[in-house]
Amino acid sequence: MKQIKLILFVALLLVGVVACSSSGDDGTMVVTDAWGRSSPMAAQNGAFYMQITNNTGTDDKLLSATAEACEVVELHEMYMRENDMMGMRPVPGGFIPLPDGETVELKVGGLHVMCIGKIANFEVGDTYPLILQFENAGEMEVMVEIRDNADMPMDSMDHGGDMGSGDGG
Ligand SMILES: [Cu+2]
Repeated sequence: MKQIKLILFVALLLVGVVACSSSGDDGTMVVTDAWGRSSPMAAQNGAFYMQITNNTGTDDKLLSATAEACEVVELHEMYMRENDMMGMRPVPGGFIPLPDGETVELKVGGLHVMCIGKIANFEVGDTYPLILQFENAGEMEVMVEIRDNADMPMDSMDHGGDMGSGDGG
């Protein structure tokens, strides 16, 4: 009787493994194109952008991030304020949902990783380690590359200015 239970258990385990791998995932969280904009030391804050593809086979969440180059790191989103101005605020619930099999884009004018209190001067070509904390996938370090501001679309707002206005967070 014990043996049959064991066989059943192993069989169920195998079914589970096959079900997971059949969705085409490779079991990893993939972060690509992590970058931040260049900014003078006078600017106190910066923003990091990236694409996060969840191939883990399970829904996940980006819970938080830390970086040596920043005093505080927050997960932010842009939103429309009453006066037709773009503002930004910490994401609702404090996390970014990462549905299984989907790519979530952190981009200018949308979700971003906010670097509050820059310790380093962000110059083009610099790279800084950023540690991402996922609910299921655990901790992951990515390198953020600083790129030229000239790439930025005109509608992007100045994070530093918004934070200074008092309702930025
Ligand atoms: Cu922000």
